[in-house]
Amino acid sequence: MLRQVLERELPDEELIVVSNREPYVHERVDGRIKLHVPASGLVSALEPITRTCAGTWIAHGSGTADRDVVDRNDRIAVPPDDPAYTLRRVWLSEEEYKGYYFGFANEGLWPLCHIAFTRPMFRAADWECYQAVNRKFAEVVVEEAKSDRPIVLIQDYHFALLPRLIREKLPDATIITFWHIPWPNAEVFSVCPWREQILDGLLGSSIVGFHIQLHCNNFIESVDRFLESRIDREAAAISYRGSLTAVHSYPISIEWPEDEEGRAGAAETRQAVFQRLGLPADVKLAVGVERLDYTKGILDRFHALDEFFQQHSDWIGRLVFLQVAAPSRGTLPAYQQLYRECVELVDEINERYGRGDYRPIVLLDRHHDQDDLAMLYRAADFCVVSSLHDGMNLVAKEFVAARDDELGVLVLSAFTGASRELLEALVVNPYDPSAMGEAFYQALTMSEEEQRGRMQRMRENVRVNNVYRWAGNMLLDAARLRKRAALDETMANQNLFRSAQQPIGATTA
Ligand code: ADQ
Repeated sequence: MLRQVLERELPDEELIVVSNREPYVHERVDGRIKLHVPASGLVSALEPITRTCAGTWIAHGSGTADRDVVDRNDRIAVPPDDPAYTLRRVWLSEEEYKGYYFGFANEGLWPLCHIAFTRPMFRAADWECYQAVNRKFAEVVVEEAKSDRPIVLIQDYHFALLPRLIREKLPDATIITFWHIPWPNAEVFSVCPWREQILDGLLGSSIVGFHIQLHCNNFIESVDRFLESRIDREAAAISYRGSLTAVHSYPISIEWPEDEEGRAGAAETRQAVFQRLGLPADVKLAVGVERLDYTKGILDRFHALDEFFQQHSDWIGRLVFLQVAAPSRGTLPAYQQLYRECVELVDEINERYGRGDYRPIVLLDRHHDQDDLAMLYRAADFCVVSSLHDGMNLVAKEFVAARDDELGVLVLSAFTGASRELLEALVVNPYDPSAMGEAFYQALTMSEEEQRGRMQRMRENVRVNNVYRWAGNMLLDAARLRKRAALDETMANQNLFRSAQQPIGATTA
C-alpha cells in the first residue's frame, strides 16, 4: 500500500523526515569506528519508510565518530551496507542538548504528557535552548529542501515549534507532525508556562497525528481553551491564523517479520534461551522489555509479582521473570532514582522468594539487538507490558509478531494505545498489583487452545495494521491535501481570469 501511495499519489514528491534521534550512530570504540542502531520505537517505525521513499532524514548527530564519516555537507548515505536514503546530521553543543533534550523535552514535556505522577520541570533556560534548537532544525530543513513544497514528516515532542518555523519559510510545504507520546487533557496541559507557543508551533502543520482518538480530542480541547481558533469537530480540523490543520489518529505499528527459512523453531529457541540464562527446563518464563523509564511501570510489575507469589505460593521456584531494561536518559535524577529503586526491589524480591540457585527476577540492564529480543519473546510463556501511560507501545506488537507458534500470552496495560487494538490481550490496570498478579496466574494457567485463539487474532491485526499502513495512511492524507490545494488554486485562477474578462461594474452583489 505504501509503495502504491508513493507511486500513484505522490510521484516524484520529496520526503524529509525530522527526528531528534538518528537511525544510525557512529561511535569510536577502542580507536575503531562502530555502527550502532539505537533502541527506540520511533526509529524501528520510521526507518523502513524512509528507505522505501529514498528520502532525507535530518537528525541530531550524537555519535562520537559521527563527524568522521559524513561528507562536507554533513550528509551520509545509509544504511551504510546498502545505501537507500540520505542522513543529514545536525550538530548541537553540549549546552544546547542539555537544555533542549534533557531539560525541556524530557524533564518538561515528557512528564507533562504522561500521566505518571512525575512532576514536570520547566526552566526558562531550557525553553531558550528548545527554541534555539528548533530554529536550527528549521534552517536545515529549508537548506535540504530541493523544492518549495516538500512533504516534511516531523517526529515527536522535541519539535513542537518546528512546524510553524518551517511554514514561515516554506508556506506551500505539506507538514505532518506525529506526536509519539500521549497528549494530556487541557487541565494538565495548562501548567506548561509556554502552552500557547507550543500549540501555535504545532498548528503550523498541515496534519497533526496521534496514536489514538483520545489524544486527538485532548489536543483539540487544549487549542479550544488557549487559542483563538475555529474548530470543526466533525472534520477534526482547526482553522487558525488563516490556515487549516487536520488532527487525526494514526496508530503506529511495526514491520511484520519476514518468514525466515531455516529459522529455529519455538522449542529450539526456548531451549537456547533457557540454556543461556541457566534456567531449568521446567520453569515458566515471563518477559518484560523496555527502556528503563518511569512511565513503563517496571516497579509496578514487580509489585504484582510479589502479590502473585503471596497468593500462589506453589509457583515460587516455578516462574522466572526476565526483565530487559535498556538504560535511558541516565543523566536525569528521576531516571537514576528509578534505576536504584529497580535494583533494590529486584534484590528484595529475589531475597524473599529465592531458594538455592533460584532467583525469581533476572534483570538485564542493557541494550539488546532486535534478533536477541525476538528470541526472548519466542522463549517466553507470557510478556508483560504494564506502562502507566504509553502513546502506543511497540513491545506489545513485537511480542505478538514474534510468536509464529501462535502461543504465549500478552498481559497489557489499559493505559497503552496498543490496548485499543490488541483486544485479546489480558488487559490490566498497572496501579492494581493484586489484579495484575491474578492476570499472571491466568496467563500461566491458560490452555493452549485459548492462547492460540487469542494470539491468532492479535497476529492478524498486527500483520495487517503494520508500520507501512501507518505511514501509508499519513501520506495518503497528505496527498489528498495537496490535490485539494492544487484544485483550489486552479479554481482561484479561473475566477481571476473570469473576473478579468468581465467589464468593470458588471459583478453582482
Ligand atoms: P518508547 O517509549 O521507546 O517509544 P516502545 O513503543 O515500547 O516505547 O518502543 C521501544 C522500542 O525499543 C521497541 O522497538 C523495543 O524493541 C526497543 N527496545 C526496548 N528495550 C530495548 C532493549 N533493552 N534493547 C534493545 N531494544 C529495546 C515511543 C512512545 C511509545 C510509542 C513509540 C512509537 O513512548 O508509546 O509506541 O514511541 O511511536
